[in-house]
Amino acid sequence: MDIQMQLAALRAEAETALDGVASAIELADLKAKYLGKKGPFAEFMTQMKVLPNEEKPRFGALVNESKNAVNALFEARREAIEAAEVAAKLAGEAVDVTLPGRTIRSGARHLLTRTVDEIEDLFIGMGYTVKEGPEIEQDLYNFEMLNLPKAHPARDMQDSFYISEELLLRTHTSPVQVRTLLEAGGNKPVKIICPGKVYRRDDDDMTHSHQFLQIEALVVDKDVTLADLKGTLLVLARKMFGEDRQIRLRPSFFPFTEPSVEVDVTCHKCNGKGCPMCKGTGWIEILGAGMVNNAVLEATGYDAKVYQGFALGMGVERIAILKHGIDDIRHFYTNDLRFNRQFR
Ligand code: 2NM
Repeated sequence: MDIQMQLAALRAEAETALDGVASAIELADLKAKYLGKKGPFAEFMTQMKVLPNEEKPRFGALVNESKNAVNALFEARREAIEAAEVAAKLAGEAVDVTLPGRTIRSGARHLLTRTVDEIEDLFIGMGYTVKEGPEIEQDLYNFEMLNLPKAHPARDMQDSFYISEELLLRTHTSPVQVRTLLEAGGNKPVKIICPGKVYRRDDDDMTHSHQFLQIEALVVDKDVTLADLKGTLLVLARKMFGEDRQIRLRPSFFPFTEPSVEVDVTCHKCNGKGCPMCKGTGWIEILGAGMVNNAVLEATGYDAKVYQGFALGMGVERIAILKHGIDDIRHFYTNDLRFNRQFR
């Protein structure tokens, strides 16, 4: 058969074979078969060696031309396969930019934690140190040294969880203050706040919890007066309930303070005009306070003729309930997320 026809047949055969090729690997195998060292074109070059010299240039040119054409077919096929592979990869990685984003859920501090932090920040800003102590306390620190001897009727005011004759769950954070005064040794000023859990034997209801949070503040120094207490109370009331608030002090009684006062703040809902929040009075009771009783100062080693002190104590839940209009103290402990999330 004439060489030109053989080459045309070979080229047609390669073209047909290429049509069925879908991957780069198959393509490489097929290319080796047609254009490799043992392929038909190499074979033609071997045949050329036995031809008469005058026929060699034409024969060689025809074979080369055909080989180049077949090579071009392989190149075209390779490019097509690579383009298809890239297209498939991109399709697989396609991002639908119209989908909504995934929300990242984050936790948040509990309203009680935030209220404690807010009050702590205020007092720290006025030079107080935060002091903590044990929740299981000695009767000595919880009652005795706070001018509440064993037979004192005021102990009935706070029915307590006793663990033994001498140990109980603290009913207030005042024992931390007693401990701090004892440590100070009777000759140093003390300026502390004591936040923490306290316990009282109450039946839980909308306004009572057997466990709650208290913050007490204590300042003991030379020349401390009721005026210092009043100024501190006004700053506290305004920080918690708004800068327009006024306060008033009503006489009261606590064994550990003398004189003792109950502190009212003008209603933040009606600004003192009278509304359901303040039961029409314009005033809301927020905490108790007083000048540290001389008996407490003396029991902890201070000379009451030289040192005076003021103290105040507040229930954290009560403050938060008033500030945020919460209707049941138990919301703080049941951790219904629909409640918690309102105060993020
Ligand atoms: C209150 C009210 C009045 C108080 C007194 C003391 C201490 F330890 F200095 F005697 N600490 N806290 C105190 C005074 C607490 O809570 C309603």
